[in-house]
Amino acid sequence: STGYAPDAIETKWQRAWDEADVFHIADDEADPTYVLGMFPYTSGNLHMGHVRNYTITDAYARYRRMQGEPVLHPMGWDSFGLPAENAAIERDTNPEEWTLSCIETMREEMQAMGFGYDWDREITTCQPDYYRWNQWLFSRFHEAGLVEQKASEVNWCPSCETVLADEQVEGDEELCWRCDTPVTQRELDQWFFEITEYADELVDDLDRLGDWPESVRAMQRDWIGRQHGSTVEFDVAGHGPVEVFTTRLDTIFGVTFFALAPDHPIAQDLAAEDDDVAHFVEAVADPDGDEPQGVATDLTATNPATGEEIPVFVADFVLSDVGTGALMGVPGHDDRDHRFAESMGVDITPVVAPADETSEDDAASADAGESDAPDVSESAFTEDGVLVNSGEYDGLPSAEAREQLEADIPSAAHDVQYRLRDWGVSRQRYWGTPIPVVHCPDCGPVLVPDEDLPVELPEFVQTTGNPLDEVESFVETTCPDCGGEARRETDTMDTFVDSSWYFLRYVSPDLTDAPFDTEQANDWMPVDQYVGGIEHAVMHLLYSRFVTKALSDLDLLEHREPFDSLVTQGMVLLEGEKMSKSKGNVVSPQAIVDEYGADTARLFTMQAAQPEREFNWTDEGVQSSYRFLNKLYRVVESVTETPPEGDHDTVAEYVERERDRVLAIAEDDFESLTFNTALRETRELVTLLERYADYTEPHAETVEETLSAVVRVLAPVAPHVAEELWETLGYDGFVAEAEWPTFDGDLSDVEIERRVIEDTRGDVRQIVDVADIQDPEEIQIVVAPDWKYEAYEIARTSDSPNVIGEIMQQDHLRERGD
Ligand code: ANZ
Ligand code: ZN
Repeated sequence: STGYAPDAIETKWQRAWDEADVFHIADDEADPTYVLGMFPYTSGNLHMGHVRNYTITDAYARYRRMQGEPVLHPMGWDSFGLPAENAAIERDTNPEEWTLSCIETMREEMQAMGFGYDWDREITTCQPDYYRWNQWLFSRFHEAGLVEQKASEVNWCPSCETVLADEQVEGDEELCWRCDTPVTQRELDQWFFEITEYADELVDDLDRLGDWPESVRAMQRDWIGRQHGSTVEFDVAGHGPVEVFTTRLDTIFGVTFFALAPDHPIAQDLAAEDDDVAHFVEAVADPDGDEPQGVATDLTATNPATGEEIPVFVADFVLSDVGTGALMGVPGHDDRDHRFAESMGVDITPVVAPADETSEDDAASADAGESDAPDVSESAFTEDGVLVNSGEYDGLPSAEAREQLEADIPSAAHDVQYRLRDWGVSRQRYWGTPIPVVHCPDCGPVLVPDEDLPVELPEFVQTTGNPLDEVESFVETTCPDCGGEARRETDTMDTFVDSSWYFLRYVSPDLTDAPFDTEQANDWMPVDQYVGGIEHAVMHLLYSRFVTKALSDLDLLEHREPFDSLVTQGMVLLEGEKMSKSKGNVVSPQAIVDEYGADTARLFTMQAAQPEREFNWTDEGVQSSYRFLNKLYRVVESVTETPPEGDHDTVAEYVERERDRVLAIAEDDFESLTFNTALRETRELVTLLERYADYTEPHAETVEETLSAVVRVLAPVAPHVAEELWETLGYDGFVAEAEWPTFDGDLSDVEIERRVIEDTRGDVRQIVDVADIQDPEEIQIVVAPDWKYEAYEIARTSDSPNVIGEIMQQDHLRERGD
């Protein structure tokens, strides 16, 4: 016996899997199960988040393979983006060199973890054979009218010198997601993907997805922010009808002011004549947050419901890119409008009363249908209710009133608004996919023809701005249409473009005439199980859903959703805090692998919690997993060295029933990726087996079959030690390719549901009852030593101490030295 030596075992089996191509999936395989972890950003090394993410997918992929399914489990590198550019500058190298060296390191670390990927399908987004397809897709989207170039105000990070998407601006303080610098605004010509074209489908299909966390669906729904409401026109003196969007047309009788966004055309006109307005419009470039600010104008507007003249303001809380850039102010029923009206001295009129104040009884009494207007002098009443002070509409519930008013007011129409904005894909940086456009003075922007793709990145130069602007050989070109002198677009694409379709490239990674093989993708997609961080709940997952739908409309793909089931894994914490480089509380996966081996790291991560939950990394936890693997190793070694020769007695029967029970639980849990409960049961089973192997006469088949089952259940999670023990037990082939263990189906529900064996009297009783064992010595095997005291207590307090009682009592007396 040599003992458990993870080092040697792990390299041995990694090599063996590799040589036998165990994880390779052939192109002609029909519809394999597609298991995917979100590919890593190539930042340098694997961190614990990666280890957790990829252990979950690897365990699941291995489990499915053992269920006899062909499995597609690929890996690649999300390798463009500003961090690489910054890292390269810091290290005085170039982004390509830096990124490729990160990939080498991370690939080795993944291999050391024993992740079973089909490396023949590896993809690298920063290489021309990948990013040319970003360019090709840009062109297809352009032809389909899904790409637009517009001058627009963009979020600008002065420190990163780059444009940020709305999603990359964090918190109320509006900080850059990468460097926490306050974001400013800039006007630039930008390229956009028109994701808003798909807003409805992106919301509606959320309900049709397979198994997705409700929280992720809710975040996407919220991000898209679909709102039903109405548009209605107010006549602004001297300027004609101006449209507003409202979700509360029922409050129109309470509109006491009208407000314009600072960059609304009328506000801009006014600024030219009115110093106060001009001053406000300029100052507001940096709105100071909470309190609504505004400036009065000389204009009035006419409330279409009441015919009343109301004042017009220019106000900072009216956003130019929301609705129509103008709004009707209802201080009685909107908090912000209320605060604004108070500071501006505008009338506050209640027009909706709380519904329950008008009970049926009251309605039937003297002044039928009349309810009391709420007191809105201090604060707005913001809920739906029943109309008051609204002429012929009094007494109508809000919802009905909205419908009625929409029908009655000539300019009113039903309207749907979205919070979602088009996806700005332009980045003024080097390390990304060049946008395949040439700007010609005569022809305007012209797409680079497909046969000239890829537009390759030139050599890197260091500058403060966009390096591509500095490379003349890149910029100076000829127009594909007229052949005249022209300039190349120097914006590169947002890296979220790279990750919005990478799951399709794995299907046919070497294809040279299309981004992916349509037929194969129709067959292999969608991804059956996707696993990744909750931080990608909106951007990556929404963009991927959009691109999939757009590809489908381009007849390049049949599917309209990319990911069937989704698991978002929780964080790995250290002493309750997120592990992060900046906090300096990082445990390096490689250090754990060096000290305990990959199997221990994998087992601990999977055992600590179910995937969605966060958990604390602890040394005790790691050591306990390590001890467990050692114990299993010892049990296997001892029974193979000294084969047991006992009878198939009641204890053997009990062990077999326990094995079946654990297998029933394991299958159930692995199906739903809740590995932790199954692993806990497996541990208990090994402890039982250890006691049983020490039993004077264990039954050979019982031991062998139970070990064979345990090794197979552990194989997805601790694959190296499982292979080694599989070999030691004398089985042929890889356990990675073995059949998942089956069990006798006639277990009682009680047995299967007894998942967590608590240290209680009831459970000890139950174990003994289920085992139906009378012999004291045998009972000592089935009851774990930890529970002996409980057994003793049962015996002591019982009227007729049973047989466990007797032996436990003896034990107890012995332990006390009596
Ligand atoms: C009148 C009204 C009365 C509104 C009321 C609300 C409550 P939320 O905020 O989700 O309700 N709105 C319209 N255009 C706007 C713009 N360009 N900038 C800022 N706000 C704007 O979104 C819909 C409401 O936002 C609309 O309904 C409008 O105010 C405001 F008791 O109209 B409402
Ligand atoms: Zn031209």
